[in-house]
Order: sequence, then C-alpha cells, then structure tokens
Amino acid sequence: MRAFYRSTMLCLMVVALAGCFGPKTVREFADKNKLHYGVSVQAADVLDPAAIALITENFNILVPENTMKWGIIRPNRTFWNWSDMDNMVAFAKKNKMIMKGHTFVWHQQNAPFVNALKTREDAIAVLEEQISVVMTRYKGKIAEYDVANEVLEEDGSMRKTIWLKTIGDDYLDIAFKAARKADPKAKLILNDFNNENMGNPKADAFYELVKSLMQRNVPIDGVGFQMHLMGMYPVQEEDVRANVARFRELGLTVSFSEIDVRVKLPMTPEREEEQIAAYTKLMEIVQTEPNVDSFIMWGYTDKMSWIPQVFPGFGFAHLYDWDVKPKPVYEAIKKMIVEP
Ligand code: 9MR
Repeated sequence: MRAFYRSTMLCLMVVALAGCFGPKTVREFADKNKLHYGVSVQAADVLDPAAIALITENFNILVPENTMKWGIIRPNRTFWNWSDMDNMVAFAKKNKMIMKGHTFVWHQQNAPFVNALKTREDAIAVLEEQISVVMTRYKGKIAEYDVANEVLEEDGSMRKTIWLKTIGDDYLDIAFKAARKADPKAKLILNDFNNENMGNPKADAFYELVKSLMQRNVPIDGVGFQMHLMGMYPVQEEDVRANVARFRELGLTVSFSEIDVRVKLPMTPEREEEQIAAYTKLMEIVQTEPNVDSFIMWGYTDKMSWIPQVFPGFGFAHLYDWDVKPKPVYEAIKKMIVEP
C-alpha cells in the first residue's frame, strides 16, 4: 500500500513538473516537435506590444513581408535604409527565431534605379553588390534567403524581368553564386507561386529550371512553394506530394513559404470548412514529408492582409480575424501542432 502511495505521488509529481516545464505556447510545441512554423510581418509588428506577444507565442520563423525588398531597403543606389530591417533581425535574435530574408531578385517593388538599369555589366554590379552588402551585414543572423522570387511566367517561360533583359539567361547563376560567396552558411532558396502541383506546366518548368541550375553547379539548397491558395479549390495532395518527392530526390528541401487561403466573400460556414481543410492539409503534408521543412504564413491577420487589394471580393485568408482574434482555422492548426 505504501509503495502504491509512493509511486502514485511520484507520478503526480512528474505530471505536475511536466506541466511546469513542458511546452505551453504554440511556439514551444513547434520547437519541441522541430516544426519550423513561421509568419511574415511588417516592420511595425515588431514594435507593437500586442503584435510582439502574438508573434513570440506562436512562431519560430520570421520573414519580412516587405522590409527587405529592394525599393524599401535601398530606394536609391547610394542610400541604404537599414533601421527597420536591423530592428527585425535583432527581434528575431532576441526571441531565438529563425530569420528568413525575402528577396533579392524580383520584378516587383524594385527601386526606380533598378528598373532603369541598361547594361549587363551595370546590372551584374548592382545585383552582386545588393546581395553581398545585405548578406554580409546579416551574416549568422539571417539563416535563409529567397534569393530569387517568381522568375517564371504562368506558361513556364522565364519572366521578362529587368534581370533577364539586362543580364540575360545566367542572372540566376550570378545571384545564387553571389549569395553563397557572401554567406556560405546561409540556405539559398528559389521561391515561386503556382509551382506546387506536379503536372502543372509552370510547376514542371520550375522543377526543370532547378534541375538545370543544379547541373551547372549553381548553389541552391531549397525551393519555396508560396501556397497562396483559394479555399474553393482543395489542395491536390497527390500532386503536391509527388512534386515534393522529386525535389527530395534532387537533395533539396521544400518550404511552404507564403501560405494563405483566401475565401470568396461573403463568408459562409461551408467556405470556412473549405479553408480549414486546405490549411490542415498543408500542415499534414509538412508534418509527414521529410524534406518539407517549413510552414510559413503570409501575414497573420485579415486586418493587415494584402489580399483584398489584389483580389477584390476575396478575403478572410489568415488565422486571425479583423479584430486580431483567433479563428477556427487557428484552433485547427494549433491542435495539429500541439498533438501532432
Ligand atoms: O504581401 C506583400 C504586399 O504587402 C506588397 O504590397 C506586395 C507588393 O507586390 O507584395 C506582397 O508580398 C508578395 C511576396 O513578396 C511575393 N509573393 C507574393 C506576395 C503577395 O503578393
């Protein structure tokens, strides 16, 4: 009887201690389960106490939604606007979060002087300088970068960007090599949208592009599937998994890098169910495919969403509502992280 009493007490103590020391927040559960669970944020988010609490209690990866883009960090050739980015990087460090950089090569949000580049030599010089200056400044602090973003058109051809026009076909080679040189430990990623379903022409072209880069020894470590989805179209699980598998065979990781699931308004219970199904399916894939290494959302609240501007009539895409209150989709994802 005494032994029974003693072992019962011991069990109760172990349970109580686990309660004290075990994970409590979603972020702590994500850490415990080695899930890289992240979000993109605005510069102001890391200055606002309510946003800071929300971010640190939930996520272990941080991405600047706009702060590192060329037009913001270097609006003209000789002026570097470091303060917001320095702040965000310091915030990530302080909170032991993985910091991801986004992005160098893109066709949007470039500074005017970039869009005015004319010659190959000048464009290479500016691009290499951008990559080297940013990555040297944040060496050891930013762990991974979308070196290039959205380089393909929907038909799978190379997008006609300022980089293609001025530098030519080897601009990705130049960008990734400059990135490896600037910070050899940083993980280098090629990111795009509508590239997740194997069999889709753009996704297949994306795969072929990555394969050709690797055949030419261009240093690339992973790819990003942005996953800006619509709730009305279910995730094509088999095609996504098949696509993930072929990148695994190349030795590359896949990040679900900009997740949001927009819904046609007005919101209905059925549409909300569809959205929850899409989010949870993505999480299920992240939790079961060994080379899918992160689940990163593009913003956390409908209040600050990029979607209504770009897709009028759609919205409700994020985990938190207009009042920054967690939605049922938040609870569904949380449950999968807490009880994987
Ligand atoms: O969310 C970003 C929004 O605030 C900007 O106005 C927009 C500018 O084009 O870029 C948005 O982020 C994009 C990201 O950088 C790349 N993939 C698509 C994202 C949504 O447009």
